[in-house]
Amino acid sequence: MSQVSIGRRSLLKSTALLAASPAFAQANDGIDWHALAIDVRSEMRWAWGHYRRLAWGRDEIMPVTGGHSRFSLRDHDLGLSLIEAMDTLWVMGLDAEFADALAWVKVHLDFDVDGEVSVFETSIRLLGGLLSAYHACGDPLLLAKARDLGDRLLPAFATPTGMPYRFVNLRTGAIRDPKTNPAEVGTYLPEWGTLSRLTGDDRYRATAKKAVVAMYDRRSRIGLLADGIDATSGQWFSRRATVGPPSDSYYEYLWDAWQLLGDADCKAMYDVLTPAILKWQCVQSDGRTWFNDVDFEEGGPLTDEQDELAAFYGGLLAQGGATATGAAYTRAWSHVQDKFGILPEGYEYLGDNPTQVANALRPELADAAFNLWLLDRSPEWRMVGRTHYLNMKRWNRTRFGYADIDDITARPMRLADHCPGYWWSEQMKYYYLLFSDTPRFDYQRNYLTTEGNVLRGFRRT
Ligand code: IFL
Repeated sequence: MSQVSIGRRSLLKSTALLAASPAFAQANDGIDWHALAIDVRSEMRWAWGHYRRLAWGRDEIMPVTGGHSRFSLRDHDLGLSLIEAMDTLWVMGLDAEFADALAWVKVHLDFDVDGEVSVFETSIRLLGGLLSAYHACGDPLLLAKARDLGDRLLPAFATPTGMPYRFVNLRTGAIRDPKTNPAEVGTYLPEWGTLSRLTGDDRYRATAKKAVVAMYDRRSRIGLLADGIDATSGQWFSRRATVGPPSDSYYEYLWDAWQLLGDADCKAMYDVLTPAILKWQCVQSDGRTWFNDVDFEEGGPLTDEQDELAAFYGGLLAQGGATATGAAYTRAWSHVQDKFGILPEGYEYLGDNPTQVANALRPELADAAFNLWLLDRSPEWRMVGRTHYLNMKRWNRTRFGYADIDDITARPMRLADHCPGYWWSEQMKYYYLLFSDTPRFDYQRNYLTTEGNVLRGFRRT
């Protein structure tokens, strides 16, 4: 299974390994990457200290006022940020902080709550977070909690098509809202396949796989997926094909299921859908590469507006073999970063202008830069990640941590009193892995989920 042994964020050549050493990098571009990695770690510890003091066990800290907010459930916190942070703390060697978080999980985390959660968000953030923490330390309690959560999410998939309802009650299993989309149908296999592998119960993997195939089977004649589907009838209710939300991670997880689980069906599906996307959605404008939203049956363009969340896609394309296009698309987003400092949530390439001026502390460009760097070790991607980090430090840092931005065009940028859970799992980890060359991570054979959770590649030293 040589393909499987090559990790999703890897494929390194031996010569590239040399380029990865801090000494080489420093000599090559004059940046002290090691010092930058230490800085990232110290920012993580600083922000964690505020979370520990002001919002311990809560879902999210409010970094401007020091309050806290909920994410998953209306009336109950599930320690979202804590769980999302765990494998980042571990890989950074913040072992006391990791142990503290683990102790909280052991004593306080209980999914037996009479409340409704998003199946998709709960899976990528909490189930994925518990599995990556388990990968880091091997404590069986973490796997038991992940399994309990998986069992509580499973009822959502009991539809005629196998595609899940969007919401499920954690205690009763009551389900709600079959009007769903590709990401919420098909972003499960790496976590659920891992759960099956670790527990010996294949139901999780098989359930996730059935949903992915049900979506794929409904592709249009020209090979595109729309972004709205009814999970009970299997009928589309939208005509828009997009690589942004709410379709983005469906494509990501086809490739990932191949990389992590060796699922050849998923690779075959990826290899059918990606050429169609490249043919119908990829455009050149002013020397830059973008992806239009198009009609999924006719292929006609709908808009030149780009969603920031699609910025991850350059890394995925490169992983899947479309290296030049993936690099070009990431450069296009890097241009937007250079122009505005922080990416706007919406951007139209024809006018080179934001269409939405907020930014919810997003990791996607750092994600793409990290993936591209793992593939070719070009200093260009490290520099994109560095700019992303330094700009975040400049604009998003506030009294009790890092915050979303309401308006990236205001000076100073206007902050929102919110730090999303994914900040703890994603960009802080991407930066650190990109800059540190840590021995706790296998840079050749690894796998990170859409939420940045490491399911393969930790080295317990
Ligand atoms: O939850 C995050 C994850 O990367 C994802 N979508 C959006 C979030 C970050 O912007 O899949």
